[in-house]
Amino acid sequence: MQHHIHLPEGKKVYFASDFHLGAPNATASREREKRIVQWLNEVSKDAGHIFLVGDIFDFWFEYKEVIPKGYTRLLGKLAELRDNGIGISVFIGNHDMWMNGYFEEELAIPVYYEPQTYDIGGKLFYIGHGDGLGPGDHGYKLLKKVFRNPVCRWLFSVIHPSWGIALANYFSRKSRSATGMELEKFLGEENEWLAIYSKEVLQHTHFDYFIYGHRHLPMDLQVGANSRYINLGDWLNYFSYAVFDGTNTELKYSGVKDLV
Ligand SMILES: [Mn+2]
Repeated sequence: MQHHIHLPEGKKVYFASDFHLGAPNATASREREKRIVQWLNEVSKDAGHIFLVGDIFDFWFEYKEVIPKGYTRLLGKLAELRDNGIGISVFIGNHDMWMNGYFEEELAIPVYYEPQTYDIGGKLFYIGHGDGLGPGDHGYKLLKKVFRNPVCRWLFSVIHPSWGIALANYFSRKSRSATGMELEKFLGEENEWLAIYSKEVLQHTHFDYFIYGHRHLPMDLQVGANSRYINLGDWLNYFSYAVFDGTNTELKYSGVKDLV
C-alpha cells in the first residue's frame, strides 16, 4: 500500500536514522539526545513530516506493561511535535525492533516494521531501515527471523526486565556498529548492497528516492536515470539527515553546536 503525504507550500520532509541512544554510555547518549532534540526544534519550524528511519535506540524492548528507562527528552519532544500537528513516522531498525504499541498509543506515531512506499508531492519514495535487504548477509537474515519470531519474543519477555535488558545491552554494545568507534568504509557503488537492492526494485517499479539508514555512512548515489539512493548516515559520527523540499532531496549535516 502506498502512503500519500500532502506537503503544503513551504513545508519540508526530514529524514534521520541511527541515533543509537543508550550507546556507548549514559553520558554520551544524553549529550547526543540533547543534540537530537535541538535538531528537532530547528526542523520543526518548517517540517511537514519527520521520518525516523530505525535504530533510534541502541536497544529497545517493550514489555506489555513496561518500557525501558530513559530517553525522556526525545520522547517528550516527539509528543510535543505530534501534539502540534507535525506528522512523524517511525521505522524499526535492527537494534530497536521490539516495539509493542507504545509509540502508537502514547505518541500517536505509527511504527513500521517493513519498508514502506510514499507519494509525497508527486515524488515517489521507498523508505526503510535497510537491514536484511539485498544480496548476502544470510546469518543476519536468519537471526532477524529468530528475533522477530513471536515465540522467541515471548520467551525473552518473561525474563525479568532487569536481566533481559542488561543481557540485551551487553550484546548490543558488543556489536561494532553500535559503538561507532570505527568508521564504516564505502564499498564502491557496485558493492553497496542497498544500491544493488534499489536497482532490483527499479526493474519493476519506479521510485525517485530510496531512503535507508543502517549503513552508518551518509551516501547519495544515482541508482537509475531518475532515481537516487540516499543513506542517512548516523548520529554517532556524522549527525547527518536528509531533507526533501518538495522538489529535491538533499543530505545535510546538523550544524547544531555541542551543548556543554
Ligand atoms: Mn544502526
